[in-house]
Order: sequence, then C-alpha cells, then structure tokens
Amino acid sequence: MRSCLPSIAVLSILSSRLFAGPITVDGHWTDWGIQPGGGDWSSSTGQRIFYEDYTGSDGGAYVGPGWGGQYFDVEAIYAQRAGQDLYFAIVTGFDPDGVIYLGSPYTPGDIFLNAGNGWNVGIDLETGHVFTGATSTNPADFPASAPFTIAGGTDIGATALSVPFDGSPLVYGSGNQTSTHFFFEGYLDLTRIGGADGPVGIHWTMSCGNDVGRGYIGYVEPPAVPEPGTLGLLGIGSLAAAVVHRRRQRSGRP
Ligand SMILES: [Ca+2]
Ligand SMILES: [Ca+2]
Ligand SMILES: [Ca+2]
Repeated sequence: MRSCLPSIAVLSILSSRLFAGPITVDGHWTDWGIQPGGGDWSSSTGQRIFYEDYTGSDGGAYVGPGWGGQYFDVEAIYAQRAGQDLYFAIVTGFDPDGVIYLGSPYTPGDIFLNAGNGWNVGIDLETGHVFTGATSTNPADFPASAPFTIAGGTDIGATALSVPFDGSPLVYGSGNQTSTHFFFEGYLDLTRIGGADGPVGIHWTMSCGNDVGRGYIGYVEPPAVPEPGTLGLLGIGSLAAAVVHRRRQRSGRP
C-alpha cells in the first residue's frame, strides 16, 4: 500500500533542493535580483563573484587581455551555493551563436569549474553535459584565458543549463551596442563530481580568449532543516529528561 506521506529520505532531498527557491534555471536574471541599470551588475540573490564590465561604446576597444568592446565583454558571474548545491550565471556581450568580427568568426567556450583540483570539470555549453577529468583546448589568441572548450573526459550526463542559442539578447537602456547582453544560467549538484568542501571556481571565455570571466564561491553551510523523525525523538528525549529531573528532585539527589 502507498503511504500518504513521503519518507524522511525524500523529505530531506526535497529540503536540500528547495533552499534556493528564488533561483530558477530559465534564462531570466530577475530571480538573481540583477539591476543592470544600476551600473555595477550587483545582485540581491547569491553573490557576484566576478565583475569586469566594459562600458564604452567602441566596438573595438580593449576588454583585457584582448580587444572587441562589448561584443567580447564578459561582464559578471554570479553564484549561489548551499553545501553541494551550486547555481551559477554569466552575463556577457558575446553572442553564444558566435560573433563575426572584422571578417573572422569567433565561438563561445564551455563552462569550467574548479572544485579544488584545477579546471577539470567542464559543462558543455550546447548540451549541458558534465565532464569530469576534463581535458581542454586553449583559446587561439590568449592562451592565458584557458580553458576554452572540453576536449575529453568522462561524460556523467546533463545538468540544468540555459543558454540563449538562436535567442534574442536581453536589452536594457538605450538599445545601442553596449546595452546588449546575453545571460547563461545553470545548476549543478556537486556530489555528482565528487563534492567540494572548499571554494568552487567558475570560468568562461571565447575562442580568441580576448576576455575571460573567472570567480570563486566559498563553501556555504546549507540551512538546517529538522527532519520530522528527529523532532519526534527530540520531544521524547526532553520528556525523558524532565522525568529524570523530577525523580532526582523528589529523591533529594543532585
Ligand atoms: Ca533565472
Ligand atoms: Ca559591458
Ligand atoms: Ca569584461
């Protein structure tokens, strides 16, 4: 017979997944509380772990370590973490469908994580598949912006990822080129890659490596959620202690 109540195990899984209720991997940045018009891409949910926004209007300007202005600008990376639950988001002026610049094509890289052993966890930007022990390619022009794309590793299956391929950029402000942005958003259960009790890095760049985004989020203790079974035991425990205390009082013992 099916029980009407889910088991404790199911409840604890649900509670660990529900901690970040405000974040939905849907390609929209409103749940992060991002206010691009505020000027510094700050967020009210999670942490902005990388910020380097080129704000000029020159399409060929220096973004560091290369050039290309807003078309190549990696602007901000966000993360929200509780224990092994990691949400992340990237804002960039680089179109994930690719950019043709001065007649040359440029393509977006995959997302890489460093869970304490180097940038060896890759998330395929197109499929969302996660690779452990990932090897990688370098960007063509600025190898220091590596890693670029996943070259090999163990495919452990897909995770939630939203990238606006064939999509419209999110636009705010005056509508000129500096107001055009693309928003990537994803989630990973870190236990799938062996877990991480220390900081986790998030990295992204494009085929030339003209700009790169990289930031770290530390371990954040997940909120304590008492399980119904534990509550019951605590109640019984307090009752037993009270009984013992009263007996001791009556017998005059300490
Ligand atoms: Ca969202
Ligand atoms: Ca910018
Ligand atoms: Ca930048």
